[in-house]
Amino acid sequence: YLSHDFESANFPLDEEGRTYHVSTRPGEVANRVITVGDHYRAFQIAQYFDNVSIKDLNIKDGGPYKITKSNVFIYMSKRKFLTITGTYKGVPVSVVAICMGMPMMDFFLREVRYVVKGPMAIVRFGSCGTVKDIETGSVAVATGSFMISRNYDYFTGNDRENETSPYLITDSCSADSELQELLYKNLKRECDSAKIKVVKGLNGSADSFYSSQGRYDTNFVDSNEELINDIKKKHPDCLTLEMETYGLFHMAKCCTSTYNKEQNKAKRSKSSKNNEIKAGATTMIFANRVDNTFIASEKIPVLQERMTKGILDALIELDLGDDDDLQPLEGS
Ligand code: R1P
Ligand code: URA
Repeated sequence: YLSHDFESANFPLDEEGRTYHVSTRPGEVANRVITVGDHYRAFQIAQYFDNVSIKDLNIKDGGPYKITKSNVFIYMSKRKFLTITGTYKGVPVSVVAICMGMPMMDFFLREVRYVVKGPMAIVRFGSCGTVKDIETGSVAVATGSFMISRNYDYFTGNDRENETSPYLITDSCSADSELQELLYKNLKRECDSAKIKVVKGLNGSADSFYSSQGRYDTNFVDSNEELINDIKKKHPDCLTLEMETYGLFHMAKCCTSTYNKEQNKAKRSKSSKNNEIKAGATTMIFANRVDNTFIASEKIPVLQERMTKGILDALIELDLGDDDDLQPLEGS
C-alpha cells in the first residue's frame, strides 16, 4: 500500500528523505511560506510566482506526483498536501495547501520545519466567519489567536460532576508583531482601491466548523447556545472564527529556539540551530454570524487576487535575519 519504505517510527522518512505526510525533502520548500486550506487558492497564489504561466500549474487531481518546471516545483502528496515552490520578485517562496483543521496544521508545521534550514516566516491565508457585524468579503488580519475545543467529557465522561463547561476556551497567543504590521500595511494598499475593508483583531480557532463555532445542528447534542457569548466574554476583541490559526501561532511559540529564549532557558550554543517561525494570518470573511449571511461565490477569486499580492509582498519584506538561509530550488 505504501509506495516507499520508511525509516524510523518516531519521525518517518522515506529513502529519498521525504516526510511521511507532506512528502517534501530539503530543498523543496522555501523559508517563506503561505499556507492555505484550498488547492485552488494555492494555484491562484502560485500564478504570481516569477515566470509562471497558468499552463504550468494546470495539473489534474490524483497524486502523488511531482512536476518540476523550469522554476517551479509542485508536489501533491498521497495525503493531499500540495506544495508549490518558486520565487516571487526573486525571493524563494512556497505555498502549501493543507486542507482543513488542526491535525493538518500540525503535520504541515512539523514536517516542513524538519526539511527547511534556518528561520522561517509562515502566513496562513484562509477563510473565516466573523462574530462582529462586518460585511462578508472583508479582510481580517489576526493580531493573535485562541482555541475553542469541545470538552468531550462534558458530553460522555464518567466523571461528569467535575465537567462544568461544554467548551474550553484558551488564552490567546500573539502573531509575530512585525509580520502582522506588514500584512496589514500591504493588504490595505491592495484592498483600499477596490473598496475592500481590512480589519485587525483577535481570531478564535475551533475544532469544528459547526459545534465549537456555535452553529446549530439538530442531529447532535452540542450544548452551544451560549458559546458565542462565552467567547465574547473571555475575548471581547474576538473578530473571526476559523480552524487552524491557533495551531500555527501556538507551535511557532513552541519552536525550541523561541521557547528557550522566552523562558530564559540555557543560552543557545553556537551550533544550535535557529528553528524560529515568525507566524502571521489573514482571512477572507466568508460568513457573517450576526446577520447570518454568506459571501457570494463570484467575489472570492477577486478577493483572493487582491490579497495574494499583499501577502506575498509582506512575506518577502519581512527580515528573517542573518540566518535567512534561502535554499536553492532543486535542480536550479
Ligand atoms: C472550513 O470551511 C475551512 O475554511 C477555513 C477554516 O479554517 C477551515 O479550514 O479556512 P480555509 O478556507 O483555509 O480552509
Ligand atoms: N471557515 C470557518 O471555519 N468558519 C466560517 O464561518 C467560515 C469559514
